[in-house]
Amino acid sequence: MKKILVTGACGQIGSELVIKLRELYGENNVVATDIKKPQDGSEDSLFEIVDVMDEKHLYETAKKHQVDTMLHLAAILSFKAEETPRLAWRLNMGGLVNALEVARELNLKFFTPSSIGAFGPKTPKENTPQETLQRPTTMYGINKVAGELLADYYFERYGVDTRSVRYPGLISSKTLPGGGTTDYAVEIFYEALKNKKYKCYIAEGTYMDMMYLPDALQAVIDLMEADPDKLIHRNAFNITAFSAAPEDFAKVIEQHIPDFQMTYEVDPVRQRIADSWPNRLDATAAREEWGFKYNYDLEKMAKEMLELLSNKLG
Ligand code: NAD
Ligand code: AKB
Repeated sequence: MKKILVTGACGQIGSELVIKLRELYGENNVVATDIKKPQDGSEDSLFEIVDVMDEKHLYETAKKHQVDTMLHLAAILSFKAEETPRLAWRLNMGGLVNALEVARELNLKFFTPSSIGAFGPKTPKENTPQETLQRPTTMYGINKVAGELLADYYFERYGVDTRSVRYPGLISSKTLPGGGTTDYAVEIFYEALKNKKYKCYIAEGTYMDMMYLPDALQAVIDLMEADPDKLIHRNAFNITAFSAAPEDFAKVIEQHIPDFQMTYEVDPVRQRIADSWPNRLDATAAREEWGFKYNYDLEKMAKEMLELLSNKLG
């Protein structure tokens, strides 16, 4: 990667990914685009308003900046997608096909994240294999499976260098998550610091894969820089750092905030989504094919989140 365009750059992943990419590849080599301006006012000459539904504008922006790579993040997440399924279909599929077309026309390397949401209730829940049954029951999951297949199609049919990971729930300190099922794993830290309590919308005993954002960002870079000859798979690799249920987050927070109290008020929509997802992915293919690794387990992530957020919240 030499010059990179990021779509959906102001979201949970993009807002930190752009900073990291600029550190690694140079301030002038990362073009951030979104339909909204950055929250922190960090708008600069290399930020552009681009709606991924406007293929021509996306093409012109990528061409103008002579990028060689596109990291396509613009999407609607699982919970929002259940509320607005037709919009999710239009953006998650329409935006993706536009982005892939631009990558084909300009010969760009291409990354777009898939998700643990690409699996469904009939998928094996423990050590979910890299290749297994994918029959999701959510609009988001349907979009993600179709997206994986579409990205493979652009690789096989047109030779576009497409690569992807199935992200677990991501936990970050800079930007709040954008309407997913795993958002509780971020909200809990804010509420623990502000109010010493959290009412969780996901039931006790519901395990999902999770990862701290710095590990998720490193994974994009490692995958995109990996030797293509070593990649047996492409779209998309299982990756995970730890599997956790809400009470695991509560326990680790109690180590730092002893009077923290967790209660439950289960939201049936998000619970149904969570119940349809795996407990724990098998990330062997990612480790073997491009050296995937993570640095943060639940304890290390929680300690850092609490430190960073207590500084942020004052
Ligand atoms: P987010 O909701 O935080 O950010 C998405 C960004 O896309 C927002 O800034 C939004 O303004 C922008 N956007 C929306 N519509 C757009 C449009 N028409 N044109 C251009 N930009 C538009 O999402 P995120 O968490 O940063 O996720 C990015 C990608 O990673 C998505 O594909 C998501 O499915 C995937 N993913 C995220 C997680 C997670 O836990 N965050 C886990 C698995 C996969
Ligand atoms: C969501 O909950 O929708 C995302 C995801 C795991 O894809 N965080």
